[in-house]
Amino acid sequence: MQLENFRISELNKKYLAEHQRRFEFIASTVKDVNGVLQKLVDFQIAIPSWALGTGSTRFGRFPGGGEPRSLEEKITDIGLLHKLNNSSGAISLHIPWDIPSNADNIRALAAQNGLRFDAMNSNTFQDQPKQKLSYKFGSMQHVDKAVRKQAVEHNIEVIKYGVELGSNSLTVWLSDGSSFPGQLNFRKAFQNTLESLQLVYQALPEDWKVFIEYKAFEPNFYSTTVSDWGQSYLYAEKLGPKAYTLVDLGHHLPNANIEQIVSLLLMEERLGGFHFNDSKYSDDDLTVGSINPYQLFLIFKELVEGMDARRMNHASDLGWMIDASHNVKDPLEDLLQSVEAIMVAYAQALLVDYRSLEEAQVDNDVVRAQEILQTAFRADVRPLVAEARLKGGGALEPLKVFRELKVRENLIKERGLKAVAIGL
Ligand code: LRH
Ligand code: MN
Repeated sequence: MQLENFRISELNKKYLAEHQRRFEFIASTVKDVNGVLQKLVDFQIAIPSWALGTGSTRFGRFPGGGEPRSLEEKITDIGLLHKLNNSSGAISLHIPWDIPSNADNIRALAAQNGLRFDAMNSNTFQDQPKQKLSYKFGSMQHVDKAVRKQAVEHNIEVIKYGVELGSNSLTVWLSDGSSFPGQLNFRKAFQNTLESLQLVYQALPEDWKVFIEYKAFEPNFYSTTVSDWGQSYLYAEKLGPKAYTLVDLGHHLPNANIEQIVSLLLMEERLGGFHFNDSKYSDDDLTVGSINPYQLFLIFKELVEGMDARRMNHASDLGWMIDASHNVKDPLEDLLQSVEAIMVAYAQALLVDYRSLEEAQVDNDVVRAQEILQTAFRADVRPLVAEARLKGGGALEPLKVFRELKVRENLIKERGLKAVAIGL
């Protein structure tokens, strides 16, 4: 389904007056509002190729129809999101779910849709049809050297696809671990995994990065071989300067202080990027900011403060990716809400008065410190985010326009109710 810019500006007309009024108010309270707007325009979030269809749990899947049936249709769906919010200018592929049939064609189609390829994701957590050796008892940790070799070769193949598409990073999430005490020798599992990752590391092109994604549990329920930020950091330290940790917000044990983890990994120059989502219990992969928007704001406060302390480029120096699964919402509406939540949290963090916060911290003025943070968190920054979209030719109200244009209905007409996307 094609969406022309003129169509969006037409649909923006009825929201313009209200937007102007609200924008002028917030803009009048912001120091360097043009600087803030430029940062918002530059900030692009990668959409996961595996989250454009309906998600599922072991208890069921309730597809909504019109889902993308190929990588090409996944790219045009993300292109449509990007047309609407001008903040979804990248796609993150998962191999083998999204093997490009013809890399040049896929690259050209992505460029037509204003998209670049962010981190490539390998998959050694499932056995593929023609796969020789099973990953039932792990991949890079496996006691059998041949299984580890198979996993290493798969990751090197993923890098190859990424090079053809213009990506420059690889995300390795290993489901490896154990489900019962005694099943695994933790030291050997770590050393096997490190040895395997070193072989993948050696295959990285000069300008590439590898992101080590940690996760506390699932699908293993006694130990996970890369289970927390400390272990991911240890692997990155032992691998070399191109290795970083990847923070998936849903991969922590309950009540973990994720913003503190982020501030320390950033300080240690080992923070590579994020998989944004939200959760109430475990790896729920819910819409970003739908459960704990204050935590998301506190994470972006640490990011803005930490990146400015190291004079980093907010838009390009870290990997900004969504990793969510949509069991009850329209996948594209869910992604529009997630991108909006991330842009809002970033805008709020840009409004924090960091100089006054530092003064309050030096004075141990705890009350004032909280007031400074919550003044930014409670500011309605949505007109700033909307103005940034407008500057980029996007919609003032992406979700309303998505529904006004009956996008899902049109996709169902085009692809059918039974069309089901490959992915989780
Ligand atoms: C694991 C994970 C990982 C992906 C997968 C789709 O839970 O977060 O990032 O490979 O989800
Ligand atoms: Mn993830």
